[in-house]
Amino acid sequence: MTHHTRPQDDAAAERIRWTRVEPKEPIREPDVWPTVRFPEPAHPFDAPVRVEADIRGLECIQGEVPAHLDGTFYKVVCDRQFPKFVDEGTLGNFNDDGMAISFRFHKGRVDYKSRFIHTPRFDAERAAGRALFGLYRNRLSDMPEVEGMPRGLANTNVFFHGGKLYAAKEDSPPIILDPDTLETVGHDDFEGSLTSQTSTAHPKMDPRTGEMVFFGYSAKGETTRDVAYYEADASGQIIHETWFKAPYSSMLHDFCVTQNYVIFPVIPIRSELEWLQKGEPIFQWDPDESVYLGVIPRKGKGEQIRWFEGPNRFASHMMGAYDDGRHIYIDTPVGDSSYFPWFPIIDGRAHDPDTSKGFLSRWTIDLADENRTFTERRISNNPAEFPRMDDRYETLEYHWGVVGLTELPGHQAPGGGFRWVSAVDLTTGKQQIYYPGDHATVGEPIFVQGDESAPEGHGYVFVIVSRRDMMHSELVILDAQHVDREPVCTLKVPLRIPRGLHGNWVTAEELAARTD
Ligand code: V55
Ligand code: FE
Repeated sequence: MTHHTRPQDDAAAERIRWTRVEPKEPIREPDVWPTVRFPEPAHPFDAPVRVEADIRGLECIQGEVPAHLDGTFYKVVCDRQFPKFVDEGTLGNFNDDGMAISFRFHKGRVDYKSRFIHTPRFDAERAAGRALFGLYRNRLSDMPEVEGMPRGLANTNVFFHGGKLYAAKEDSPPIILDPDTLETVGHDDFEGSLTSQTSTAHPKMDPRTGEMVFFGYSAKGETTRDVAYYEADASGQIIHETWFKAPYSSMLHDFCVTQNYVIFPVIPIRSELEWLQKGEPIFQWDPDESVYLGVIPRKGKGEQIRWFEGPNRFASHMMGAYDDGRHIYIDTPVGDSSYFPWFPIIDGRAHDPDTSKGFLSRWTIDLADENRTFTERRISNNPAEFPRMDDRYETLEYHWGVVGLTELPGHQAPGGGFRWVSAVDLTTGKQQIYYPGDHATVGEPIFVQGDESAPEGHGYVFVIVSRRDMMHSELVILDAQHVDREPVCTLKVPLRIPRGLHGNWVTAEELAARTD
């Protein structure tokens, strides 16, 4: 094992801990507002949008909206309030402001809304009329007036639990939003129970118990190896907390929860305090480091963690996972090297788009394996990311998933990005493909159940399509059992929806039980 023992962890944690939600001194309105000018994007579709919209009754340009759909599709996208004062190089949208968007479905009418998320950081910058926070996850590059503030942007996921709508980014506590208005309610530390400085954007809901299982990594401050694992009951109260140290500090972006275990995939997108001190990217790919899957029994103690080691691989998002008592099955797109071109390779090698392709694969852990390894089996040869499942089967054995594809062998699509949606039958390996046409990219496809009693994978796939030639977006609704057929309907959003990450469907019944 090439563990990086880091005796300075706790000292570093103390130094970079956030201490206040407000700026040190109230930020006064400037005498003259700074000029707003953004750098020219490579494609005009990717310029900041900055529109907070309300559209009642979106135009349906194809098909018919299923009138029985009652609920809201929420997503966070990455927009920009102000230009940066630091050079971010080729960094994607990881350091952009979160904007929540919602599509409210009721009796066949669909209303669209978008609102910037008022993180403490967003409000401080709004008061100043300019950016005050510097490089991605590097507080050493911030303006002095915001020293010690949480740097979260709430730009990664939005999810509903315990009657509350949360927007999250993994470097800070979540933000609570009003599910109807999308106004920001506040910065949430679970009434003081969140002892970690961070909280994942990828919690898992246990459909049997209603529990939310989540964690914070770099939990004592950026680059620390500390991880805090929590479970909250169905009402949102934290009922379990335990801590452990990862073998090395890394971007612990997603994890797996089964009925009996939680699994923490430590992937070698490592982080080091000295990189932050030198102004280098916080994350760098280590091509010589192993993958470690840390397994803890559900509601177990950190000291029970067992690490299963595998060769150097890249993975980011987990489609789903389940266990049969002895084995744990994990499905995730796996690549030979990092998917993120903006995080350097530590030996100075250039990013390789070929080896970075991810292919949906199954990792199997045999808990009885004395060698503490795991196996990998490829499920699909189509380069994929953004895996999702029918969330009613989270933690349970499941057979249906959906992904975005960047390539489809044998097919040409001009331009880059995610171009196809693929629904995968994990039992047969059969795939169905949706192609929105040339000049269009797709966001994360999500599953929406038509009704609660529908069998697994029966319902809809919602996907936001960017019509990059026409400078507007669409919400396309596919039949989850037939994504290759003509869409069920297409809702036109007469605006560009900025590129975003994750979203979720919340039923009207769940929304009726809001408690924020
Ligand atoms: C991701 C996105 C982030 C982030 C870390 O893999 C990982 C996606 C939008 O921000 O901070
Ligand atoms: Fe993610």
